[in-house]
Amino acid sequence: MSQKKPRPYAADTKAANTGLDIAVSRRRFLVGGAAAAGSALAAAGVSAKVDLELLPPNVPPWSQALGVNVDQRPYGAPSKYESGVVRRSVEWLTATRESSVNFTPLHELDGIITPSGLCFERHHAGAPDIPPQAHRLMINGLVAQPLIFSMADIMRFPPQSRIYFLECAANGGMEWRGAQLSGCQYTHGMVHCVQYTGVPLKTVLNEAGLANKAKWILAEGADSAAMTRSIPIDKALDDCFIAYSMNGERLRPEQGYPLRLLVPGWEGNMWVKWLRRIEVGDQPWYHREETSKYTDLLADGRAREFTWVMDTKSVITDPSPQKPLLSRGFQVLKGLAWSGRGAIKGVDVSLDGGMNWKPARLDSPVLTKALTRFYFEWNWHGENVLLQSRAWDEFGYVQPRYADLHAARGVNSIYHNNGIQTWEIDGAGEVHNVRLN
Ligand SMILES: Nc1nc2c(c(=O)[nH]1)N[C@H]1C(S)=C(S)[C@@H](COP(=O)(O)O)O[C@H]1N2
Ligand SMILES: [Mo]
Repeated sequence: MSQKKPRPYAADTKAANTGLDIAVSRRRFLVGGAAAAGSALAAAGVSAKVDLELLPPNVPPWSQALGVNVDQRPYGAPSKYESGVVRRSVEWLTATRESSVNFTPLHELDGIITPSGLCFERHHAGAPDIPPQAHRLMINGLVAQPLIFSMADIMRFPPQSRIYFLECAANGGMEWRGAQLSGCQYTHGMVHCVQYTGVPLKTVLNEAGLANKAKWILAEGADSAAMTRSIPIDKALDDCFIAYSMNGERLRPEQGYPLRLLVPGWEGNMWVKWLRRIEVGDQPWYHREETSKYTDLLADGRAREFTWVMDTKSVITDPSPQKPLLSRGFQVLKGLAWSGRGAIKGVDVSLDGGMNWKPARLDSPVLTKALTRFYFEWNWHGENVLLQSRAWDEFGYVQPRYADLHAARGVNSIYHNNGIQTWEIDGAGEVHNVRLN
């Protein structure tokens, strides 16, 4: 996406339909008793008034009549009481809705797998509608035998399944210069973590036979943006794979149906969706998406190119601006950490803006290049808190403070923001996005 001038988010809350209003009214209800109800509240599935008739020792209506039968939902959907748990967008971010992004509701999720319907979407020209029988994958360039595969051909290869996160290089791009968006859905929600099934790219490339001179591949999408990225051959032969399934079923159209490239740990832009062609070459192609876009402008006017790896990062998802504290006393903080280099080794949590740190508890599984869930137990007595989390990976890379990030890379960039996030909790339990260096 192009860089826009930072604008205060408050002016856009109506248009962007944030979860913030929901969170606030929910808090009022829980603090103020059963009196306050709002439509946003109902949308969040939190009922303000519970009819006492429905509570024990009474027998509620759903216990007295037959429920919905097995033929009514051939394909299931979440409970209507969870209708507030959806992808959301920020209206002013892009000029057109087709070349735009929506955000994963990280604050509402548990575990490490993102449900398919909640995976953020990033398209440069909208999601195309591709009949699988009309889809082809072509391999050409420096190969012994150029090949064209149908989906049926691809599915005859021995499959493998792997769990990986995908993060857009622009995740947090709006936060480079300061705190702006109200909620981890918007500040960190260009990430998802899915179990994919497909075929190692190596298997398919070997079928065509790589020439000795082969040093790079070019991956190209079948959407009208024809997204194209150059990838070094070592990565292509290492852990790249082409997937036709996510979370046990065929890819969703918006995630690249019927075929997408996975480039584990590397920026989301390289994970070409609707993959139609792989060209093998001896040098990079320097396409638009790796020159004009997805390069990082430094303070001195030079730009970093080919910044592929997504560096170690973490975020506290609850509490967060869309998830205020609802009570005092014992709290379980929840968060996510990830590293494009490998596995997360540890996460620390600070309650005082980074002066003191305590270890968080990592939940299993801790997988390489996947989201890792962490928890931290603490007590809140109504004091002001400056919450932070700091992750490091198995190679000793530690998530940086903003002061360090800015010193190294200036403030012009929009890509690869992995700075330590601060949430300020006020006396009422509301949570605010603030910037500490
Ligand atoms: N063909 C194609 N592939 C694409 C894109 C695109 O617009 N077209 N967007 C890229 C970008 S910028 C990102 S961040 C990821 C987003 O993947 P998702 O939509 O599954 O979240 O897909 C990448 N692959
Ligand atoms: Mo992206």
